[in-house]
Amino acid sequence: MNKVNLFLFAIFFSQMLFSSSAFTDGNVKVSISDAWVSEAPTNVSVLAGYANIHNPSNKLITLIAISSQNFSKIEIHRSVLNREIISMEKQESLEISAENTIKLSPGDFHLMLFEPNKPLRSGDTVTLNFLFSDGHIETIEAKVKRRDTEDHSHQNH
Ligand SMILES: [Cu+2]
Repeated sequence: MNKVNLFLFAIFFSQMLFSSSAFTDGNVKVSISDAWVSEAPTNVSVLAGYANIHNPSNKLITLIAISSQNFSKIEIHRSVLNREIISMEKQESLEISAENTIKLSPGDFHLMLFEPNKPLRSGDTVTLNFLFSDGHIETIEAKVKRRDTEDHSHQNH
């Protein structure tokens, strides 16, 4: 292949990639906002994360996994109050119904982020990849913040 043909092939190939990714995106665009991770002392190896996940489409969409280069593992949890004891239940997935928003927040659904690969301080950012059931991946930046010390309900994530 000469240089011109190689160049044309590269253009053709990149257009093919572009149109196929536009196709898999479909019309379901989930928006994730206000993502943050709570700052923790350096000896704590599990951090909690929060965000708002909005599904503007007319179809239910399911969050099936979250990954990050900053953590060894990320799980979806829900804090539940049972006989005055707060415990956390791991969720295999999280459904966001049509035109609905799920708020991951202290005392409710949240992310558990395991074993940060470096100490995270207030003001740092981490990159989180949210994988949805339609194959769509939403990559966002989450800010590391100190918890609001006024609010004691945050103690158990
Ligand atoms: Cu948890």
